[in-house]
Amino acid sequence: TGFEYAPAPESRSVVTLRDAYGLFIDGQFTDPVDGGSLKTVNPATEEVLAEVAVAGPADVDRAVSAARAAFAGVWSSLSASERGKYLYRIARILQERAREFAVLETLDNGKPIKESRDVDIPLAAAHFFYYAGWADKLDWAGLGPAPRPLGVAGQVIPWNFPMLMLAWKVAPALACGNTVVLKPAETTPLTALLFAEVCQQAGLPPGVVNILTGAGETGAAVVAHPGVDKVAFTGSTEVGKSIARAVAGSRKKVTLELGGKAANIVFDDAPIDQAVEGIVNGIFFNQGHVCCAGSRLLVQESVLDDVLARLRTRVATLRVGDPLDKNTDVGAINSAEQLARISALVEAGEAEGATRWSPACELPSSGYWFAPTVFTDVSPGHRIAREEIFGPVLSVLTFRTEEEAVAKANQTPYGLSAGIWTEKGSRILWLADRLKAGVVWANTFNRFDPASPFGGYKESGYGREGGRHGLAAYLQEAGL
Ligand code: TXE
Repeated sequence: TGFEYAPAPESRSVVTLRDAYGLFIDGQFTDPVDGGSLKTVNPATEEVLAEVAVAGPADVDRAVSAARAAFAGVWSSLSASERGKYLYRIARILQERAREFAVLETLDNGKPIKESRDVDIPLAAAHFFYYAGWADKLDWAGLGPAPRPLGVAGQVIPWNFPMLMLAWKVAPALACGNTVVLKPAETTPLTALLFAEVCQQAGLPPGVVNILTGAGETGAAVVAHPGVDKVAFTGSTEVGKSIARAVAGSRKKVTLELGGKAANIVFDDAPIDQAVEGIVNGIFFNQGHVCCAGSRLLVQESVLDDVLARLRTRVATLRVGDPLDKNTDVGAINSAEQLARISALVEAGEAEGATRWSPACELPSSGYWFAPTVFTDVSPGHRIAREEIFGPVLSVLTFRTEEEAVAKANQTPYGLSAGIWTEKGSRILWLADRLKAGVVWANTFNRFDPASPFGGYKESGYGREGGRHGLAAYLQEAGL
């Protein structure tokens, strides 16, 4: 073709890494009292990036006390518009430091720099801008007193969109007047710690945001702490259930955003090339580490061969490799554990009789990698059709009628998202009404906006994040 591949590496030097990071409590970085430390690695190289503190019970106590004091004092004494100003300030600093955040996110998570640069960090800033605007409008257009905040929010987030998940949780909590104790995932703590610096830079009063690093035990201690009024969790369905059990009977309000197994449904009248782009984006964006990933492709039988042929051609062009290269489409798998989970489910798919296909692609020799994979001959009963793989693995199923498409799409314990590809508007409305999923995209996929509510049906969790619905999760009375 005459097309030569020219590597375009993003500069790593925009990031200054410390050897060791403490906890962020009451506006200061501090050593843990009773915890140890963990190492966070670059999943693309297995290089240790930094040592990060692990918060133990005494540290959780300190952070919750700081958050309670800030809630009772300085944060509640501010007017709503003053509170909003802090959020605007944070949003602007995120924009100013976007490149640093994007490179750090890519180093710690393994996602392609073009995604952290164009999606994760701009969207995180957009959430702060959006909720900053709500802070002084919670009296619902001057019709009464503003609803009150809940108090201290204990927030536990996953590793797939570390900074974006932080923004989804912290921005509405602060806008509503709550204070926060946030625990990032153990494999991706670095952007949350950089965010702690942003809080200092913005002059946010000490104690309003506290960041506790650590693994599941730290998360469980935050959730169980009696000084926490509200728990917000994004992560696996299994841990979500354990959190619901842990808070049962307490005064804590809970929102859970859990796993998914979304159907991306392609009808025979769909613009096939556009649909193929949506399928590829749906499952290979962020290596498929996406709760709303379109991991089940449902294709109308009459166009199966055409869709598969064009899909294979397109998947073969995906560039897998160095996440810091601006040309990279598919980066590293976030951890050895996640790679093992993906591999086990893929092996189960083969053992159960599905046909596995991947394009020829050379994977780097160190780090955690998995080639884009497409399974055909999949039955709805196969594990790869039922369980969340959370990796770059697509399971293709077929249908003949709209009714069958809806039945198959809903044949899952999850219900986070779905996609529909068709030229027929009436069909979109008919399906959207019947698909049991919190988000339904039509002729697009993985499209996010801070103003849109996001959340699940069934075992994908409860509560909504984003938009004005996302405020309800952080207010005593939600006059929505
Ligand atoms: O998630 P965990 P893992 C799914 C995905 C993936 C699987 C396992 O299928 O393969 O979950 O991933 C903290 N109390 N999703 O093991 O354990 C933990 O430290 C309180 C989908 O990484 O749920 C981290 O901060 N907190 C998902 C966060 O919970 C606890 C995103 C998520 O980790 C805890 C991630 C406990 N008992 C994984 N145990 C999505 N919906 O986007 C762990 N944590």
